Amino acid sequence: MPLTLIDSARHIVLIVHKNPDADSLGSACAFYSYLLRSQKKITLFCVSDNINQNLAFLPWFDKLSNRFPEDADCMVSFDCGSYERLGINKSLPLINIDHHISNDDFGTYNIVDTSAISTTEVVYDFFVANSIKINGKMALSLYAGLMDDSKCFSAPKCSAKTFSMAHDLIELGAEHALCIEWLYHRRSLASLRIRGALMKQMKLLADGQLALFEVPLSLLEETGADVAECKRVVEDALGIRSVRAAMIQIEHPRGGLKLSLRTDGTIDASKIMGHFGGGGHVHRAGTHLEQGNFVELVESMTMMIKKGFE
Ligand SMILES: [Mn+2]
Repeated sequence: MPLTLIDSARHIVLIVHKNPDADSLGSACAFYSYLLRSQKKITLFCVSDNINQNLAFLPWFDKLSNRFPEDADCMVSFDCGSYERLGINKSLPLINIDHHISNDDFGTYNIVDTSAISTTEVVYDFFVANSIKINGKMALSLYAGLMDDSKCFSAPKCSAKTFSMAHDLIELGAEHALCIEWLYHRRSLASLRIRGALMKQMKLLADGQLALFEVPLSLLEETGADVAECKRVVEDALGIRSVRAAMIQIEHPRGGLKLSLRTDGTIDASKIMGHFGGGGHVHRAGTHLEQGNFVELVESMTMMIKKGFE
């Protein structure tokens, strides 16, 4: 059982995915607070060295490290839809906590609830089920993930459960205003510049149902935007009345092509990206192409999306 594994461990590594978002890091931070109650060593690990500074309001943000400890004997991963997302390869017992439909249960123990709107919801349910007391820091961390993955309580997946969890977390000390400020109001100049540039070059296909964006490396350099800031533009495109799916291709600074697909839910983004080595959710999914004929691969993705409209 996951709790037995945690109890017997001496040094637990909490793993957030590459380029972490508020859901992954918020889940790990809540767990960090919980584990502090035991006399164990804890490491908050992320393979990426360039962490989105808009997450700096989360407790334990300054504890993040990209050095995997030698003496670790247990790992817990948060919001990682596949083993590849951990960015490391270690043969240690692993608890996989997640909500992606594409999750293939890669852990020793898997706490995966695909009906949850965020991984922080899965963590919250785990705390409640095990009568683990949620303090203010934990509530804030869980709330941040809930707000981010529900697109500030606007995603179609929002349910009575989402709002009742929000209610409970605010009562437990989560600061709504702080989360809104850091996750939604603090936009960088670069993110606005990339938005302008991309909206101008957006291609509309299939009677305006499909929006396509291309980000060459030169545009990233010109605007100073990062990959996460580019992806926000895809969300904006989905707000156009005729658009049912929006896809962005980003030339990755470290090589390869990153693709991110958002849909209105009538087309399964996770299924399409699954054909190309990726995964995610019905409404949003992505993949990273390392090699191959990128033009041809993107062309066949586009065909698949168009087929979904029929
Ligand atoms: Mn998530």
